[in-house]
Amino acid sequence: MTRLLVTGGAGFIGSNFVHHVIRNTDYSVTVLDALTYAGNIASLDGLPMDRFAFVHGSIGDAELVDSLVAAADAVVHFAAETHNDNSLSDPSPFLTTNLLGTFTLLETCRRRNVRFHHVSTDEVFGDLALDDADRFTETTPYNPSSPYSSTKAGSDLLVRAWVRSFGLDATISNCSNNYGPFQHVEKFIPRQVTNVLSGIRPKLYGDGLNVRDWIHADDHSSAVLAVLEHGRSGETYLIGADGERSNKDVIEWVLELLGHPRDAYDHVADRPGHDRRYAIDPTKLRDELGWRPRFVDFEAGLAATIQWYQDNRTWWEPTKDATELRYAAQSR
Ligand code: NAD
Ligand code: TDX
Repeated sequence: MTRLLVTGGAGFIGSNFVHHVIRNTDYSVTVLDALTYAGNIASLDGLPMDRFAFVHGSIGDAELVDSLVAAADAVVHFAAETHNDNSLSDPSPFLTTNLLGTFTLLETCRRRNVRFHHVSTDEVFGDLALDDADRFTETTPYNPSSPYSSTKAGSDLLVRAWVRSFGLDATISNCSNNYGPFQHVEKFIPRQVTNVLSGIRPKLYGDGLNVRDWIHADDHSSAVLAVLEHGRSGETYLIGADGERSNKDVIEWVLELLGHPRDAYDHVADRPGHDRRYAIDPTKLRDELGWRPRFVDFEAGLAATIQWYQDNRTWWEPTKDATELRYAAQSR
């Protein structure tokens, strides 16, 4: 049996990944998570205790990380500060966790000779024009825009340097925007869904023509597992599912699926430095590893996600008010 150490496993994608691994493999999983405002232990409910353990702690705690890495065959690194708007109000934890935390893990995996998979984002490439015929590929130059994306870019470069300089057995994946269950209500889709469910009007930044390339978190999970099991050491793989949609289209779909008029939302101040468009060319992942997404109908996946938020109010309601207060302080 393979023993995985999953950092950030109480977060959105990390928890989806842990459920995916337990369902689809015979691996055992230990989650290391600091349970920041973004972590929720309830997202890990129902896992079999003979194959799953939770450790509350930080990836910056070198001693703790060493003892956990020593007992693992591979590390899958999701833990990060992840919200662009928060990185604009206070970049500091982004540097600590995304750069120094990743550094701690890299040094430990180097010393212990343990396989490392680094989970990253397409935001490291900056943005595309709406009419650009090209999409991001593994050779697109890095050009991040925000404190969040620049710290993720920096962490990717650390991984590449540890591969080249120290021969670390590592892979990197850069994925597009995820949606699905267990996503924090600060993020675009859950914010709008839970706004409507709370009697608050959805909020669209700027003109809303910005495009994001949506992928279901379970498809991201199967792709990370494919890279972990079959990816070539030292390589980067882009993960995407051909899901480009404008924010305006998504907000209108959310309203329609919840039975409200499609125009029952507010335009609010734009995000400073707001990236216009992300789009992933997943050819390498598909051709080399034979990976395919399961959720190919975005509107059906969105409807199922909305249903999940309707059915799981106790999961998100405790965080809703504080999240909206943070947004109010930013006039968004
Ligand atoms: P999230 O914010 O939902 O979860 C992050 C998790 O990391 C939380 O459980 C938090 O408690 C934990 N964490 C934060 N700091 C920590 C620390 N110092 N030590 C241990 N745990 C800590 O994030 P997410 O959206 O699930 O993203 C997970 C990863 O995937 C991130 O690396 C992110 O950059 C990447 N990613 C996200 C998306 C997306 O659309 N959300 C897309 C591509 C890549
Ligand atoms: O209320 C909102 N209104 C709005 O119009 C919010 C919260 C967002 N938006 C817009 C901004 C973006 O164009 O929606 C889009 C998506 O916003 P976010 O959910 O904040 O995601 P984004 O900034 O695209 O980054 C996400 O995808 C890549 C994740 O948060 C990152 O962690 C990941 O790396």
